Amino acid sequence: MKISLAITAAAIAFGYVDAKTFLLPIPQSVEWTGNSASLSKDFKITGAKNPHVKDAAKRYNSLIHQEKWVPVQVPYTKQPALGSAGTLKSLEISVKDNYAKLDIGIDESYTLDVPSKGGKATLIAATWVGAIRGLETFSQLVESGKHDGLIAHTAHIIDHPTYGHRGILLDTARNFYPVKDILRTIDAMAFNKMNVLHWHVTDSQSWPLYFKSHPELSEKGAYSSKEVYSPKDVETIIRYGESRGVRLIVELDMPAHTATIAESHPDYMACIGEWWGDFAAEPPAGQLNPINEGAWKLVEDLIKEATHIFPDTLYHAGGDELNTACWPKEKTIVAYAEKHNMTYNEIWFEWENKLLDFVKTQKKRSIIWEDPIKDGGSMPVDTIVQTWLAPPSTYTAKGHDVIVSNYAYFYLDCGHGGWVGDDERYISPTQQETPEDTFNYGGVGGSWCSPFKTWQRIYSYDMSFEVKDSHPGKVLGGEAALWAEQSDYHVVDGRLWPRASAAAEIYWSGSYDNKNQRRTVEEFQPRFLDWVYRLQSRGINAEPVQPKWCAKHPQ
Ligand code: CP6
Repeated sequence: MKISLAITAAAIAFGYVDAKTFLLPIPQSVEWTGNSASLSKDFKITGAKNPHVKDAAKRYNSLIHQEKWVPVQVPYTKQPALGSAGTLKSLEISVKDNYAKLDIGIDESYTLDVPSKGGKATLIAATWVGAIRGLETFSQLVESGKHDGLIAHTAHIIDHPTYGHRGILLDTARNFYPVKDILRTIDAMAFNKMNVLHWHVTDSQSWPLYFKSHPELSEKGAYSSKEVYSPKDVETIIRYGESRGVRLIVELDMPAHTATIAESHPDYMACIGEWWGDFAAEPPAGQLNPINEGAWKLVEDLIKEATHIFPDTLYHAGGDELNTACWPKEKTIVAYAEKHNMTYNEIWFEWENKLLDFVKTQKKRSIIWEDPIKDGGSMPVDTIVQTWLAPPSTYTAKGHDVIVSNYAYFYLDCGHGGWVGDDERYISPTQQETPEDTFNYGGVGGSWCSPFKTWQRIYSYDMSFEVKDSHPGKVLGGEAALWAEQSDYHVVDGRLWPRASAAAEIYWSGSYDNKNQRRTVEEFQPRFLDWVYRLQSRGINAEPVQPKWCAKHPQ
């Protein structure tokens, strides 16, 4: 008795106020009815009509039945007796709209009722995607009992996402990711209720995407003929995502981050062969020449084909990190600037506007990186701005909708130390670290990757920071980014998970709870710690965040 009181007191002190909240992301409203039901041996999921929901029902049924996971971080002492609500025989799904288009703004809301007397659970969803989200939640209520069989915690849950755009950016240009690793990443995203894979498919270092209109790009620009995504691969990824409610948004980054095009079309480019340090963010230098007609024709062909292949209504037009320092060396650009009395930045903004207009002719809405607007350009107000530097309010105030991916919170790509060079700092044989070094930059050994983005740091980002209701634009959501200079398929799971789950929760649940209180890492922690084991048991190689001893001896 004394011991359990002490445990309860400790639990409250450490923030474990609700023993059963091992759901992630946390639903908008959960009412625990204080029971757990045994899952009947012939437990069934019924009522699925849409083929994707049917598939999801099958998937979740087998996931539940292979469940080996027992919540460890959440203290057993606070849980109801196993199976005290009797037996749960079925989960009945009912969907209002089975054929809604999978798109930004699709209604993902659902209500899940697992009754405290057992019997039949119900899942009511606005659309087929809402049903898939609700099935995920149901699977998280199920755990492997201490004895034989499975139990489901009883609860009444009303849920919907705070943000409609909840993404992972995957860069397959710096290093190649085989299709199976991309599919596994989509699985993990769906477990976390994320719904957008932003495919940063090309960049200066390689061009792995096959284009029918321009096969020479991947022939010359891929790392090898095996490191190319064929039309069939792309179809596989799109379909796999679709059946999990995960949209694929393709980005062809331009006019910078395109040096690989020089391998097949050197005449379309500016700054190729130059020393990268003066003309590009990273080697090799080379960007599309903004006034070259052949380059523009290529751009049109690529956008036509990409917007045709990828069904999503959003298209990512790139636009980041242009370096105009080499333009004075390009006679054609200098002549154009003189003739039209334009600055280099004005030429860049004009080019971006032409690009955005062209995307509209393909019946798509564009996302662009914030850079040209941050540097003073103005773009059509319906252009979605993806941030990595400035706060979202900078653009919502101007009328743009925003996707947040602040590099200091959501860039998860950093490895265990990059290259020795300009930005990298390291301790030379004669150097002694000063206290200021330690304080300012994570120590002398710090780098552009410092500080490491811990899950606590990610979770503490305020998604609505300084965004006002009066702003004409709104925050659509966020993305956690896996740039790939220091990552590839060997490390993708651990680099993303479980940290991206911290992002997934604030994207789905918001930075504030339904009482308008800021969410806290203390409340998140026990759910997060348990989630790691659950992801691992589902085949995702999430990194450990504690010794297992802590799981066996919860605070
Ligand atoms: N590649 C591209 C990158 C980055 C960006 N665009 C990047 C910049 C700074 C950091 C990390 C990544 N590697 N195409 C910026 C949007 Cl810290």
